[in-house]
Amino acid sequence: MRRAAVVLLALLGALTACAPVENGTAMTTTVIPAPVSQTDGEGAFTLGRDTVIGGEGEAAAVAEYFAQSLRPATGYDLPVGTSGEIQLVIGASPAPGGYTLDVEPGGIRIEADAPAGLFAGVQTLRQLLPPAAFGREPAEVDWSVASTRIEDHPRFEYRGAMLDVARHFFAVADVKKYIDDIAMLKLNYLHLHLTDDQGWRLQILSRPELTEIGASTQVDGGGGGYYTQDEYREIVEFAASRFITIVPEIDMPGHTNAALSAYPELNCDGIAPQPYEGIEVGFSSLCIGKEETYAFLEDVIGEVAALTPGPFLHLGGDESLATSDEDFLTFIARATAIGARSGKTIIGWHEMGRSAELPAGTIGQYWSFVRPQGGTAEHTLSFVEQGGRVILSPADVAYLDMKYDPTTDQGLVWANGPTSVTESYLWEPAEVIRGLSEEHILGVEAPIWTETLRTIGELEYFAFPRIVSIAELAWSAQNPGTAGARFDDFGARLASLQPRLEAEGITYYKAPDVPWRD
Ligand code: TNX
Repeated sequence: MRRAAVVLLALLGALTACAPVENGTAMTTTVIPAPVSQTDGEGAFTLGRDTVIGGEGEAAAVAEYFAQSLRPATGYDLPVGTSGEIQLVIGASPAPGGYTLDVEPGGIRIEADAPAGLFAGVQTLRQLLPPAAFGREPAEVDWSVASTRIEDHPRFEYRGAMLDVARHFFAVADVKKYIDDIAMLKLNYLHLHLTDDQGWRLQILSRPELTEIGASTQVDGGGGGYYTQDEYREIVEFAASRFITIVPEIDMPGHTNAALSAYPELNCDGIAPQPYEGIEVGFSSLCIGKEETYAFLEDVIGEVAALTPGPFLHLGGDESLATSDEDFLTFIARATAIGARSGKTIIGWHEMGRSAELPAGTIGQYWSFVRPQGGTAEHTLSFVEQGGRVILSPADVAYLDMKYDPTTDQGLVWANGPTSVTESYLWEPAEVIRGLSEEHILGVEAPIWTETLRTIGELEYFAFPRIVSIAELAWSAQNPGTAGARFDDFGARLASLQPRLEAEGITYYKAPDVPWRD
């Protein structure tokens, strides 16, 4: 009888409390992306002037990151030692990439089997602290965290953002700020779209004209810019300190006007075109039949691979509308073989899947719509048939440069019109391509293309809050609730993030479909 009552109560609770739902049990959390499970306890831990952050060996750097993130807002010293009231421990994880976080009145403990898991746990803990924790000036607040236990791990191993630094160039400081912005959301890859018709943004020592000529422009003029190899290494290292891996993209054989303008021999007629500052796509192509093209690829890919500690090298392959089908297939086979010889795993936009000669394990990035158009699903499945996996970036929900609504200044509308926050959240990665199973999805990525965006504030305004939707789809377990219930739950947690975005100084759009706090 008593047992029946308990079950009934639990059922009632599950029906009335908010999602996300784990194993049929309702969970209330303010953390975003939603953790796998959270159980609240009694009392609270209060961080004070004398709190020490503990972390030994590989945990020490994460402990130092956490201390650094909190020193400005608390005004406390927060020394890092081998043991402290807040302890980071390398031990076990509930699943790869995950962590457990225990908050009790006597202390806080984060445990994971790797530093990346500890870092994810630290991001959760930052959200459990008062919003002022994200500020840069000392705040007089009670630094308490309510007792709780969180067990958490990511759904997908690749959780990405992409930044187009080719259409408009973004300085190193801007890229670092964007890295900090996405680290908060447990994203772990930043794909840099480094080359396009409007600019070549990475110094290649063996091909100096790429940046001498090819980096001098951007959309609508105003000069361009590029990263020296030292600056690029600085970005890679900064990202690594946030457990984010940089994925460099050198787009080819289309989207190459900047390279073609720098090296005449890459053109079939040997004549370099003028630099380009418009926003058309699909008019340029490397010359497929010339050996100079492949000598160029060897040089570029060799240097980019040497600058890349991460496993991936993105070779583009999208929208090559000025390349014949036969030439495209010839080119992709040769370019990906050169890429694979550099030791990296190749990523290509889904068009690359038209080739049946990809190096084993090549990753496809899908950018058509949530309901696939034309042969795009088939091209994407071709990567799986060749032993690879897939990153999902459906343009109508995951492209952050789309307008939010018809009145948004800037932004584009081509991907099924404007994209609201609701639309960016209410889709399910495993349902986009029929026949693509969960284990073949490497992850999800939110690209931001910059034809109309020039400043970090503009990037943030278009990214936030839609990038939070994509981060949650990438990290959190599939939520079985109705669309309305899922968005209500997500919206409430997004609203909890609002004062934190403001304290951190992240520009965001106050979308009307989100129940903001003010
Ligand atoms: C499509 S999708 C592109 C980019 C544009 C973007 C604008 C894809 C791989 N390529 O060249 O910048 O749309 O939204």
